[in-house]
Amino acid sequence: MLGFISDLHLEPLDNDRTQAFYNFLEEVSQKYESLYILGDLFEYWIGDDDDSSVILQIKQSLYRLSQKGVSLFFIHGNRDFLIGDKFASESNIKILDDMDVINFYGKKIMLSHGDAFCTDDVDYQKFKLETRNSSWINSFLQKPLDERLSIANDMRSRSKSASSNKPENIMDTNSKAILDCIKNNEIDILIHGHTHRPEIKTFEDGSIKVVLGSWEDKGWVFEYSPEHFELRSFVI
Ligand SMILES: [Mn+2]
Repeated sequence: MLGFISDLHLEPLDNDRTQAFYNFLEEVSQKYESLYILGDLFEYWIGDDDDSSVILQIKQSLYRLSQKGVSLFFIHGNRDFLIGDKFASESNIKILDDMDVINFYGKKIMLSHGDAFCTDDVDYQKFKLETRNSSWINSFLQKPLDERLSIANDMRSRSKSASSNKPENIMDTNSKAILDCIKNNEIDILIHGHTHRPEIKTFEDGSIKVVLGSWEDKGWVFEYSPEHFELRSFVI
């Protein structure tokens, strides 16, 4: 069985969500052969050199899980798009591209964070483009850690106030973008997060869209095997 999670929005704090994540990881090796984290594992990421003790503990927990035989995969979210090779090797997690396709028992499963499908949010897509080029990234990563932290906090509060002024439907995925992508790539199942609107939707042609939930008062995982699939939530 495969497990898919996203949008945990962990902060470098020992809080209920961090604890829920550790508890979840304890069960993973008994249930899943692979765990896919589809972005926004962290609320923000200022660079792989962030040596907060909680981040160290999270990396060690993932590494230990991989030593139990679980394959770990990660797709960048909009909050943690700066996660790099150092984090990946210390956690023994493999970074995949957004919209990567895996084959599992004859099914084509596409994995995405989901923000790329929010094509109606023009301001957001513009901002994304501005911050995802190597010159922005390099100049950010060269700044001292405390400066990066204050920039990240500033970006978080600006994103919060921007989101509160936008109509709800603008921040959802565009249905045509989703359907075109499924059709053009002959996808059986598309799994994404980001919108915090958990659901399983079956389309006319039998293809399925799974939207993962964000971990707030509940945690969410999508479980998939050829015999059974379920979008499961549990109390945090
Ligand atoms: Mn997101």
